[in-house]
Amino acid sequence: MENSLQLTNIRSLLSDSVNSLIIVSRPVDPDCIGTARALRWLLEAQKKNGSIVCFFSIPPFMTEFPGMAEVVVAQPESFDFTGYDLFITVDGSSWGQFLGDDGDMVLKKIPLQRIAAIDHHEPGDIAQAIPDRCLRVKSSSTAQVLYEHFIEPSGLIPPVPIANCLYRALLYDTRGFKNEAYPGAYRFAEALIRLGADHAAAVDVNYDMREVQYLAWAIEHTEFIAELGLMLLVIDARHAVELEALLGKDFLEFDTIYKETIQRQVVGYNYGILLTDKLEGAVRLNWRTRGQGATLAIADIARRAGFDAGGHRNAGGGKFTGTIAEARTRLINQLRQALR
Ligand SMILES: [Mn+2]
Repeated sequence: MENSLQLTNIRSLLSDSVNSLIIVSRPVDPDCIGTARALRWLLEAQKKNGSIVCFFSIPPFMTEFPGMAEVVVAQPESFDFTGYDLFITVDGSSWGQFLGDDGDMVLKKIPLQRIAAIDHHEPGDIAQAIPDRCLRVKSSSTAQVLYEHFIEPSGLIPPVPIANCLYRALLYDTRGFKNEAYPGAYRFAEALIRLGADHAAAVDVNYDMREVQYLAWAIEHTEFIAELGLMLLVIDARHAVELEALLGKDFLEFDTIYKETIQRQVVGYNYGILLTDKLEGAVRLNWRTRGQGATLAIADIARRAGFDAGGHRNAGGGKFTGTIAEARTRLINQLRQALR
C-alpha cells in the first residue's frame, strides 16, 4: 500500500513520544491551523502533550480563527527546541515554509530522526530529507489526511470545536469544493457535519474593506498578456509605496478576493501570476492556474527561470533572487518558450 512505510513510522513515533511540537506552515491558513489543533486534541486525548508553534506572523484574516490562542507565535532563531521528543510539520512541503528563510540553520537544532511531516502538497525538500517519515497524500487538505489516517483509525470522537476546525480547513483549501477535489472530500465533510460542524458559520464571509480596495487597485494594475493567456500583476517598489499608503504596512495580506475571483477566472487567461518585490534583493512569486484543460505547470517554468518554487500544481508560490525586472523577463520568456 502506498504510504504504508510512512504511516507505520509516524504512528510509532507518535506512540513512543510524550511531548510533541506541532509546527504550522506559511501561508498561515485554516488548513495548517485546523490540522494542528486537531492533532493536538488527538495527542491530548491519548494522554500526551502537544504544543503548536507558528514561526510567522498571523495574517489578519486568521486572527479570528477558532482556537488561535492555542498557537504560540515565536521566532525560529530564538525558540527553545529542547524538551520535545517529536516534531511534526503540518501542511507544507519545504523547510522554509515552517522554519523561515533561515530554515537550514534552524533545522540544525532539531534531531532529524524525530521529525515527521503530514502534508498534501507536491514533494519538496522535506520529502527529500525524511522520505520515510513524510506522509504525503494527494488530498483536499492536510486536515483530510489527518482525519483519514490518524483520527478515524483511533476510534476517538472529535468534539464539536475540532470538527469545526477541520471543516473550515476543508472548505478553505477546496474554496468550497471548487478546487482540489480528491476522493473522500465529501465523505470527510459528511463526517464533520455529523460531528456537529457549523456549515453556516464556516461559509460566512466578512471581508476586510481593504480586500476590496486591494482588488480595485490590482485590477487597474493587472497586465493582460493575451498571447500567453497570462494575467500578470507586478508589485514593484513604487507600487509598494502606493499600496502602503492605501492599505497600511500589511498591504500584501489583502489579496484574497483578487486571487479567488480574478486570477484564472477570465476567459482565455489560464494563468494568474503575482510578482512582488520584497525589496531585499528577493522577489516573491504567487500563481494560480486554471484547474482544467491542457495547462502548463508554473512551478516547472518558474524553476527553469531561476526561481525556487513549490506548492500545488495549480496554486503555489516561490522566490527569486535578483531584481523584479529580471524576474519578470525570465519568467515571461520561459512561459513563452514552454507554450510554443
Ligand atoms: Mn493545505
